Amino acid sequence: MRMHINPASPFARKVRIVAREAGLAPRPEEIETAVSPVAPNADLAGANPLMKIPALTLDDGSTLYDSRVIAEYLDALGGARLFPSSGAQRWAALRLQALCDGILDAAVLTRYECAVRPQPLRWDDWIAGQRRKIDGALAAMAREHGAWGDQFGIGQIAAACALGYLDFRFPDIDWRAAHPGLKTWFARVSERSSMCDTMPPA
Ligand code: GSF
Repeated sequence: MRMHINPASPFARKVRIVAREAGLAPRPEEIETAVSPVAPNADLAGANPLMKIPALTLDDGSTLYDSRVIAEYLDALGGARLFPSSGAQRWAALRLQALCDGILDAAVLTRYECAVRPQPLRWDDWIAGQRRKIDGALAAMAREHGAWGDQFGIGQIAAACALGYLDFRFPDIDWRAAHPGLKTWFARVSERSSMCDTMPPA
């Protein structure tokens, strides 16, 4: 299996952590891939017509995307321990993943707005709207994290990737001051080898 990733990509980090937490051996070969919403990548388009990472190419040549599908596939290969199989626990885990992926969607779009879009075309109200989504989702995460205990399933993995990406690209967002409980939780899970191994570049 080959997986298009980038060390800076939070969605790729999620599936890289899943591969490690699921104990896959061997893990998918990681193909470092540059992406930009304004620069087509023909090689990546062969794996994912949306030209987004992560994208996973299986040994039979078929491909899987997006990160949610890849994460569940890799977990199934590893014995299905990171996605609850059914019932209320499954919906709670999937919803938590959706919440945290939503933080990433808003943060990645903001990053493109600030780092890719030419300055005269930037729209401050739109950036502020994305920031409101991030703040609201962080507050929701903070309200529920007390029930997580020692779990590190797909929902918590997505949460760790969201917080890690905010640290990486938006150090001005002081989520630790607003949510000290998340600060403690994130410090603890950041010691896991899957997290250390996938830390975005400095
Ligand atoms: C989002 C992937 C994504 O936006 C998923 O895999 O869960 N819903 C998808 N990936 C970004 C890179 S990142 O910041 O993680 C990407 O590939 N962007 C290129 C583009 O053209 O938007």
